Amino acid sequence: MIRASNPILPGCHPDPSICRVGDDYFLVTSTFEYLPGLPVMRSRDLVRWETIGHAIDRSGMLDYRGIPSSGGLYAPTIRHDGERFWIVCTLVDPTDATRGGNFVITAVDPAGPWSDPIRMDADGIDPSLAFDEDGRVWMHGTRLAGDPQWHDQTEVWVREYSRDEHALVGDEHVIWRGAVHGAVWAEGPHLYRIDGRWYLIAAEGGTEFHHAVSVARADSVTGPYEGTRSNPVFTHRHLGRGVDVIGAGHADLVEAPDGSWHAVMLAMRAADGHHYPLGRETFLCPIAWEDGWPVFAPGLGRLPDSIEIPWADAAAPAGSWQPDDRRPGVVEPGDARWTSLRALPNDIATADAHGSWVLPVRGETPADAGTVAFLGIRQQHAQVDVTGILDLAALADGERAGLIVRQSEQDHATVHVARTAEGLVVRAMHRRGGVDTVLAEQVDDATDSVHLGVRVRGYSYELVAGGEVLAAVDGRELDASSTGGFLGVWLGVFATSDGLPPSGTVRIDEFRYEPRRDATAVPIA
Ligand code: 6LW
Repeated sequence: MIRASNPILPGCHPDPSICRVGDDYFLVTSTFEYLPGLPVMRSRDLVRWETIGHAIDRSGMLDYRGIPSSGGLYAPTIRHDGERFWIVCTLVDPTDATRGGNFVITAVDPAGPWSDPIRMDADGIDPSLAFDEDGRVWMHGTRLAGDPQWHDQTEVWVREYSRDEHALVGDEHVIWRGAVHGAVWAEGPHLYRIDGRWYLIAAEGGTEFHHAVSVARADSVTGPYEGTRSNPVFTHRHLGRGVDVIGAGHADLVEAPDGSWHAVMLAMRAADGHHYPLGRETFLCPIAWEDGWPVFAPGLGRLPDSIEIPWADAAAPAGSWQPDDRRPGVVEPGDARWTSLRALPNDIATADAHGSWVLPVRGETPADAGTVAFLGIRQQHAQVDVTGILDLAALADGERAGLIVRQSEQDHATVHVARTAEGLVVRAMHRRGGVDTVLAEQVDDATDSVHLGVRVRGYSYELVAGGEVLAAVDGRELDASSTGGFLGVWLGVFATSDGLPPSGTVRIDEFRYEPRRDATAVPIA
């Protein structure tokens, strides 16, 4: 029997949405300020996932200029109408509410190309779509309640989408304002037509420790919706801080070909019950239907560590399988994991004839909400060694480049090399809450080819240069529960001229990502 281990998508993969077409499942997650945006992942069995493309993969599809960390693309929904795939999503600019907003894109092939976004006249976030048997399309989403009964109360709206007009038409209906009195942030709504009824699944309590899932149903898509008396039907908050997985919520349901049901949802692995540098990850949860209502994780009441998938192909054991874009070792320029900030990797760097990234230095620093010379991948394992061999021969005076452990503009750690009048200087730095601290600094007598590393063991992030540990940063200071925001940690390469006109380049001769399953996690004391 094949088992799916949770999380099914490790690392920052929040707000998962799933649909099935024939024997294939398709899943998308939020990507915020990183590009390409919205990875489209495919699986035959809910166990083995691979990235087949990204829905936002052309420059100019959306305007990311100036969007700060944890803005950008929130909570996409993916659906199929029998002919085409649809994704609805929100581009959020926390500094300017008039920019961005909700949009629709479609594709015949989920690997792409996806259409240019069509902006919807709809407030709020977390849009979703449902297709009625009569061919009508119903969009829904969440926003702050117009006349709230309590602080941060939100409301779920529904409105028809016209395929002819590519716009929302007709009356809007507010169908849900949270199951529990005083519950904040009824969000991530998804409507489903199941056995002649309409079901609403919504998150509740906010996307952190108090996250929960509620369910309601109605005879008509526009309501009235009646919540089940057992709401919220799923949460980990009642388990307290002593469990390793917290914050379960934001679910989307899917039916397998054999008639069984599952939910995907986000949750966080937090070794100490609080901090989760890997971010909000995607978990799988079995669903049973009892008395016309879904039961999450029947008999268990929490996300299982693993789930039996009876229909998975026994010839391909899950434990040994890694999709091509997730193999441990060297991460080549063509790997689907590479992302950049507010620009596509291919717009800020080029792959040379030897298969190395050549990254031109830019004036922006990692502290700027701009197009930074940055190439990075999600941290997906609690124990991992990342190493970079950088050729700095073409780095100009006053420029610096190296590895970065990135949460945001305000919170990151670097081990980098600066070209100065004294020669190459190696530095370990931690920017915490917008304040830079140099943790270690030494003049490097080495050559232009530098070996830098980040050795992650649980909450310990060691910054390594030339095989020597220069400093360690506490991952509990880099995770979203400390810094705010919605992201997990990214590991990558950056280069900057600190605002001066840039002229140099950096060649990434090698970037390795090696999970260390054998290593013992050593939280910083
Ligand atoms: C997502 C929303 C949420 O849109 O976090 O607070 C947002 N909850 O459901 C970003 O992931």
